[in-house]
Amino acid sequence: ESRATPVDLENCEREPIHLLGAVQSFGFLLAFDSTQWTITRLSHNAAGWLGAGPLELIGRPIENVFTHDAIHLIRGQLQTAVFSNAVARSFAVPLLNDGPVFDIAVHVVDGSIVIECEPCMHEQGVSSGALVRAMISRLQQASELRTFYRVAAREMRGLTGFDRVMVYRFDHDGSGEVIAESARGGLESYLGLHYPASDIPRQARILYERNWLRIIPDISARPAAVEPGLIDGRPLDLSMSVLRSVSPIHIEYLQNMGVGASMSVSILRDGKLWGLFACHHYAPHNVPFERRTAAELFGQMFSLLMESRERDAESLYEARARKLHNQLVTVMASEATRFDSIVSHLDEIAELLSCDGIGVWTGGHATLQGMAPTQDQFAGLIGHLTRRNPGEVLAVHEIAAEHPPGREFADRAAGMLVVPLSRPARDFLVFFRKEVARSVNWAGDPSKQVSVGPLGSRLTPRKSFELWCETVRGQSIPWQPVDVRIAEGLRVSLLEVILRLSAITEVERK
Ligand code: BLA
Repeated sequence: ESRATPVDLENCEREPIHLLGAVQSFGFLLAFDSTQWTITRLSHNAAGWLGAGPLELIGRPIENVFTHDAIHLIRGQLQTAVFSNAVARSFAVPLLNDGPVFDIAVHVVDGSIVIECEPCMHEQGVSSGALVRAMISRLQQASELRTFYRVAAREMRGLTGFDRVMVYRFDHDGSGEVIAESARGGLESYLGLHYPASDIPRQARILYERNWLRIIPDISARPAAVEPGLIDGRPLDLSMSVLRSVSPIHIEYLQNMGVGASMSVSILRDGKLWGLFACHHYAPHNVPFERRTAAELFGQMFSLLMESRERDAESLYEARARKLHNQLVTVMASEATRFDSIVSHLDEIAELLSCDGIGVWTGGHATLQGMAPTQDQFAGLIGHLTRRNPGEVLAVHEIAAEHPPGREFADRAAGMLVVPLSRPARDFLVFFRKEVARSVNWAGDPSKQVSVGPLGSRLTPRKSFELWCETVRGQSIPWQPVDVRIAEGLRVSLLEVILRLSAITEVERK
């Protein structure tokens, strides 16, 4: 199927990027049958290193190509590879009887042992442990989350020498945002820009969850085919390969950006891809395997630290809300009128959550503040909410999707967090958030024209950004579970206050 349908901009989510049948030529690949230890496949460029062509090498036992010591090492590594279901690696291995030493990566897939070798770029006195340790200690000095991300980008750039390192964070829908950046002077900034999900399609995101580091040292190098391409009709699965060749679409994207080399390191949260360190160089740029391994380790440690920092930030947000909430409830409980109390404390209520506006509807009256619909638009929205009759807090990041007239005020209020104040729902408190695309500005230089490849300008950051703006038109930043929890707590308290106040009113009336 992959061969029959050429990849274009419409179907690229289906491009089987792990089955492209080729590797990047900065190293070579051999696959062995795991019972016989004979060569079953090899990348075309292996011939140059091994001094024999593919036709001669297929079927040969491993003793014919590698040194005794190397084979011993590889057998040991295989244990690691099999039991931890990972890629084992060794540096500066004397693989061949004469010739250079290699850094090697070993993994197992579908009954094949895959060995990838790249010439070792010797670095004196580099210890990845010491490097990462120093990086982490500088990272931990960052007090604020923003600084934490920025320091991480800077550290990653220091380690790898790329011209630009970005921290790219995915949103709920697979689109993403550059949330931190460290770049050589004179480069335009991508900080704050968003890109649609299609720029890093789903199958690539899934792959990056399993394989933490991806490098493309020279985007214009010709890939080396793995031969034979098919065995029993099946190509070699290169998901865990270090050298896996690159989708032509992505190459064109990088070319259009003027990038010569690229690397990405995964950032995971709770086992899911949370983001990437995305690194660019404006010329070919390779990073020794051992240093890449340090980059990967840094990515893993960063992931853990980030997870706990984000959790802390979230608890802080919630604790602050709880404190404000308690103060509010105490004050309101001492006041005598039923809903006026909510109206007079609207400012404080709006402080509980990150929102851009707020509205309250009680007994047929509206009060609105900040970025919010007009009175009439709000009345229409309340009509919709009354029919919908939510029993609990309702989080919506695109009002117009369920209430089409919402399109008219999407520029002010695109998302809402609805707190019903009575049952059945007649009275409401509504938090609003503005349209997300409104909070972003393109920082790039529009006059800077890079020549574009055959698929046209779609594959440029500017067009990507525009596309993202279109896809999120009318949407706000989504409400997080923590926002819903805060609002739910507020609902329960307000209902209590309201009930108590109405009880007092009842008593007074008697
Ligand atoms: C992969 N796309 C990627 C990667 C990044 C981006 C970071 C990871 C691989 C790498 O490190 O180079 C996207 N890079 C960005 C973005 C910025 C950046 C958004 O610097 C912003 C500043 N790409 C497209 C479109 C398609 C596409 C439209 O833009 C398909 C229609 C495909 N991107 C694509 C594919 C991969 C990819 C297939 C996987 C490459 C691979 O690992 O083989």
